[in-house]
Amino acid sequence: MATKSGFLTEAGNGGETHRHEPQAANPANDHLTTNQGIKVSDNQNQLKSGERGPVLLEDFVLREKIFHFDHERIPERIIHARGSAAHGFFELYESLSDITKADLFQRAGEKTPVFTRFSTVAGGAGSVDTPRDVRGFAVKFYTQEGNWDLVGNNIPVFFIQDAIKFPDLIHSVKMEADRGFPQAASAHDTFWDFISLMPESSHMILWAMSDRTIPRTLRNIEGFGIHTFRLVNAAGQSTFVKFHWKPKQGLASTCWDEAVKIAGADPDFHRRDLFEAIQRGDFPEWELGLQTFDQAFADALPFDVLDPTKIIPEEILPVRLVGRMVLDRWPDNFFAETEQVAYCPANIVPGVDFTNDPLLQGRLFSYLDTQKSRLGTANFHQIPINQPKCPVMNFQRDGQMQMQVPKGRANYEPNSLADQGEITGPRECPAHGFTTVAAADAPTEQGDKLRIRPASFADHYSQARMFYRSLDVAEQSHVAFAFTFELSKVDFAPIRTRMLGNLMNVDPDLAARVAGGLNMPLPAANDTAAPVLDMDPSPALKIINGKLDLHTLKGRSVGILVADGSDAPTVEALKAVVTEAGGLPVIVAPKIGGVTLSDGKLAKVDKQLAGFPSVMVDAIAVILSDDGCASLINEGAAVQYVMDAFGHLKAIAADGGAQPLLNKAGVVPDEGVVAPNKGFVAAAGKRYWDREPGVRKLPRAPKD
Ligand code: HDE
Repeated sequence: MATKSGFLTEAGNGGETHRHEPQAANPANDHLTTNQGIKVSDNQNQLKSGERGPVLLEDFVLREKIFHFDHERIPERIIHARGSAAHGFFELYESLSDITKADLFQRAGEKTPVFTRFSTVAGGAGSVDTPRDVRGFAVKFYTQEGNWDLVGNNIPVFFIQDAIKFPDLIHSVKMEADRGFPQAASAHDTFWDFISLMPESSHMILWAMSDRTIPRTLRNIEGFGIHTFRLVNAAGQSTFVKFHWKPKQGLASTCWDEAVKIAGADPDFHRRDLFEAIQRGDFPEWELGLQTFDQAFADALPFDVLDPTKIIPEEILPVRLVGRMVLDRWPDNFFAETEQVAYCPANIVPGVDFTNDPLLQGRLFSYLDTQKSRLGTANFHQIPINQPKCPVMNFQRDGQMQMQVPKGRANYEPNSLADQGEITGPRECPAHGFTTVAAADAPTEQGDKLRIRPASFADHYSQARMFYRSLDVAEQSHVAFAFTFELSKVDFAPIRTRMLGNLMNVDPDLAARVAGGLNMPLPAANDTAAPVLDMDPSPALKIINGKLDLHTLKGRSVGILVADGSDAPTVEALKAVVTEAGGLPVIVAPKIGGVTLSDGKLAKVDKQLAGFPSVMVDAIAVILSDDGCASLINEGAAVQYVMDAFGHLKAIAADGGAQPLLNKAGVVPDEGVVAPNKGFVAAAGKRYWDREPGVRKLPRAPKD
């Protein structure tokens, strides 16, 4: 029987039409309204002419609701569409007034609110979190002198030297134009065609094929401003600067096989991890680092500091840590904040300035332009997440979605309306307003109008070689694997050959590994525009065995696989030691409703085995009775659980009962396979890279 609400009434109510309350309780007794503030009496039914009659066009409640829904989506970002963000603060360690007048860098201990968005580059907003891709690392500082956006990446160099190549780069990596795939993947012909024809991408592509592009979590990435910027002090003196973010959580990456499996198990893995860390109060933290230098230092380098494909190794110019950023609040609303936030490298404050880096200069135009098409109005700065937290006053007026209601007649300047007692509006501020650094530091930064790439940008290989040779041996084989994997997906063989010719310039050993992996002949090296230098390696570039390779369980998770009959004291003790070490124990069992441990009690289960494979955690423990193990030995998810943990080089703690499962999963005892006792904590905070040659065939050097 139909009711007013459209829900069926219980039988036997005598046919009386009564209101069924589908909503949860509403203690505040708030009422639904339309966007015009009219209270809505029925949110379940359209207005009809008769019980079974036609719907009426006059139903403004329906029309407004559907109209608004129809327009919920806005154009997603052309790149960096998939992102996750959080609020937090930046806290300065010591005053930097000697090198910059930027207000946020003046007073030690002062906190500046920030909103930070991490992103992948290539995929759409709905793509997975773990493709091999560069990660965006964009920070909006809401300073007292206006917004400063440090819009960086997790890699300190870029693919191209000149902004005019950017649309080509992005077109090549995105889904191929005719077929619409692959999504969020660089492993296809058009990308490698472009890269193989752009030797200037060599340094970046080495980073892109390294473990940097398959981070374990967003909490485990570094950030870089990439370009050389300037800091300017009150006396107008300018200092060159490169910006770095160093994660307090350390650097950590996944194995490729793991990244692929995470994509299926939890497409939102990075977003969820960031959300959960913040929700449980484990606030991720980065330190802001500066490399500062002057023109004389720049002139002495073997490359151009305006070239965004180059780094200054930390061993040559140390990174000075000047403050920390803590992300401590998840946005209230994903769309309003994470989606609508608009970063722009042109948003700088007095005390920060640009250089003539030709990539940076192109970016200064692009972001403002794209926000107009993405957010639909020139007034996007009025959206709450984009609003500066200091006064904004000018004579810009009107436009779509104007939110402000300026008073008076003064919408121009100069005006003399004050003489008549009217509102006169703001005036320019020569004393504290933004002034651009006056002089170019080098004579080559001015001259004739030219479309030209300077000779100082010609060395495309030396730093790529330095990067590769700085890595740990395990990481080097991952790079060789990544090139092999990606180029194996390139159908057009000449592209592969051309890429091998470029790799010959980077490192013949790397080229040989990749050629071996492809089963292709090794070509001669491609021509180079400048001699390739053998620079000293920079150990700061390593992840594995590097400075930020923290062997810790803090903020990391351990999956404890149990079944009915698992030893209760062992499970409890393991949970306690993992928790004590700052880690997260996660009880995984075949059924979510609970598991009856050896003490006969029903224990809580956090995750169901099939839905929570071991790729989701950083280490595992397997605690099983003989019967429990027998019940799991023919369960694919259980075998895979252990097999993957071993294959992904994670620590495994197991009791005697679990041994048959370990055997079936092919676990070979090594120092990462331990007893489930206190010692597990020390073992669980790291990966066992020495195990890798036994579990997968990576393209090794011929001499290995
Ligand atoms: Fe961007 N980039 N980019 N980019 N970029 C955008 O702006 C662009 C570059 C970076 O979380 C777009 O709002 C050009 C380097 C991040 O919202 C767009 C060039 C670096 C984000 C744009 C570059 C970045 C973007 C797309 C070459 C690291 C995401 C959506 C000249 C230093 C920000 C948007 C967020 C986003 C243009 C190169 C970082 C189209 C033209 C180098 C982190 O304006």
